Amino acid sequence: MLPIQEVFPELNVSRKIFITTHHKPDGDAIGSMLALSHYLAAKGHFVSAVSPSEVPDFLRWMPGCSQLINFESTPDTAIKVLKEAEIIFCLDFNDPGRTKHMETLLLEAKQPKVLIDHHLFPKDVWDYGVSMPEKSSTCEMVFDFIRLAGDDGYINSDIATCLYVGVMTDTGSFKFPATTPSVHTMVARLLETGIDHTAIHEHVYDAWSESRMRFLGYVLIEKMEVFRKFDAALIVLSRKDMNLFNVQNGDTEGLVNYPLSIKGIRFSTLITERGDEIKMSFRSKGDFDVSKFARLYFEGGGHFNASGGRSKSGLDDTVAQFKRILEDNHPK
Ligand SMILES: [Mn+2]
Repeated sequence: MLPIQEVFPELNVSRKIFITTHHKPDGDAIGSMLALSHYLAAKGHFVSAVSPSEVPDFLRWMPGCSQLINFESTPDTAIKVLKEAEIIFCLDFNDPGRTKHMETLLLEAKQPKVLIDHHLFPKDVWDYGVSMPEKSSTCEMVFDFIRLAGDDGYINSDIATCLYVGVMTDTGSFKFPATTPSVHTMVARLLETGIDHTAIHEHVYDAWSESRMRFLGYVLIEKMEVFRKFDAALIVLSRKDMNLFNVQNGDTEGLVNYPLSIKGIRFSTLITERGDEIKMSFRSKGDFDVSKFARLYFEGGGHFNASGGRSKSGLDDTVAQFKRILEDNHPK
């Protein structure tokens, strides 16, 4: 993979550019994709941004979101713009498999592929790019990309709003260790464009349905198990649990973080039954590496303190397996 700045000469003339991100996109995925789209369009390129799956409700207000192409609902349009594109940007993922149904299309695409990402252990399929697991967010890296190109002046309030969403969500509102001085320096620059950070926070975090809030109450009372001797906690949700409160896709988002607010808990796991697969989310505090945990035992990976995995065994078997592994692998 050539350094990211080597792609700048390719961008000296107007290009057709395809931008994509990971399946089930989060704030950083959509934020980075929209910010880069706004910037490249302002530079005179023709940009198509494709999300492998639906944009969650709490991000739909973002500037430019209505232009996004959803691969799952309109695959033909997505494939057409991919075929016509001259350059492909891949944001906030480092394994084409993370785009799920777009994986083969991306791997077979002949156009130069550019990676901007902060997940551990990138696959070797990109022509240009930058991979920095120590970065707070892909949005911070898009900000760096724009400035490296000498284009700080292009950062307007639309770009700033999108970047702010990504860095805010990926740092847990500026709480996680990757929130470096340079993150705050960037945010200062974003605020200079006049963005309303209070409104952005409300759009993203205060958009719950009543049933989602009641579901959270149910989960914390009925479904959370705390293992004091391991400094760990576990939430298990069956398909039946999800039906109880008319849970929507995305309503389980963030549930895994709640146990970490209990004093002394440094490892939290959420296990959910999804279709014929068991999905797992891991979060930790401090020096307990959940990326390694996910990689070793549950076909996953991600970040040091935030990762995901899956299991093909049933829910009960997966939970039993997890508890056995926990006996020897915990932060205490
Ligand atoms: Mn990210």
